[in-house]
Amino acid sequence: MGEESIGMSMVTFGVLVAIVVGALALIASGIWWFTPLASNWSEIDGALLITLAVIGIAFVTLNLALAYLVLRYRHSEGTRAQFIPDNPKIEKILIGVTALGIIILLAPGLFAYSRFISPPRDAMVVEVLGEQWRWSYRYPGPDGKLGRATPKLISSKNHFGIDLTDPAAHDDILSYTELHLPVNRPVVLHIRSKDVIHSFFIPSFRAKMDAVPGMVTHYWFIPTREGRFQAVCAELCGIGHHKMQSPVIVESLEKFQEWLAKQPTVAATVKP
Ligand SMILES: [Cu+2]
Repeated sequence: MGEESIGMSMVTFGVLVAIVVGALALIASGIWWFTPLASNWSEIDGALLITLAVIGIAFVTLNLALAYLVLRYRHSEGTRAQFIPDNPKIEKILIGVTALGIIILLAPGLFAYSRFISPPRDAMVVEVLGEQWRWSYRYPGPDGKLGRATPKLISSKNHFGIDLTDPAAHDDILSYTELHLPVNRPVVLHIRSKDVIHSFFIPSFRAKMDAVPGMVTHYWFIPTREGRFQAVCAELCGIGHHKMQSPVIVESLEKFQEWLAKQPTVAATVKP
């Protein structure tokens, strides 16, 4: 009996230590690290790193403590476990440490989030429309304003549900495939959904927000590097969820305007 229990205790100890060492090795290897940042949101990376540090310290401490206790207090013939119903001193310390940990986890994210949803006045507006299973985009035309749109007007000829009685809608420009953006200019995305909840996520920009049917959500960012990136859906939204991707092309203002001029306008393509 005694030998058997030390055997099992050693196995449990070994597994717990291996989990901790394995997790730390995985972090050190960098296999699953962030993609290089391509927007202004280094603050969001900061919040993620703080989260990783706090939960990393808790993970290592708790598992190593557990491994030690399993070995130290393993079964031995003739000893009986002592029952301690409560220990107010230890509970106070645990509540204090946990509360502090949660504050450190939440606070930086809340500050980052409040800035993430407060776009600067000069931000260019682009509408993002999600549906099973693709993304499409609407840009304001020369007037700089997106025309009104409502789910009630959505039809096979009016993909976005644009209200054609709003003069501001006529010059709006549509893209059914790619999101193009000029480099180093603030952009605010107005995000809608036609059917279920999706989530418009551009990992390289650290930007993500749910697309909720019946409402318009938004966030903003500044693309800081030219190149080709990828937008994906980050909300499991049905059988084709994995295909819900779209290229994001960040380019010079001239190239962006050149591309925009070639896209269809509402006036030319949308029928009531
Ligand atoms: Cu989706």
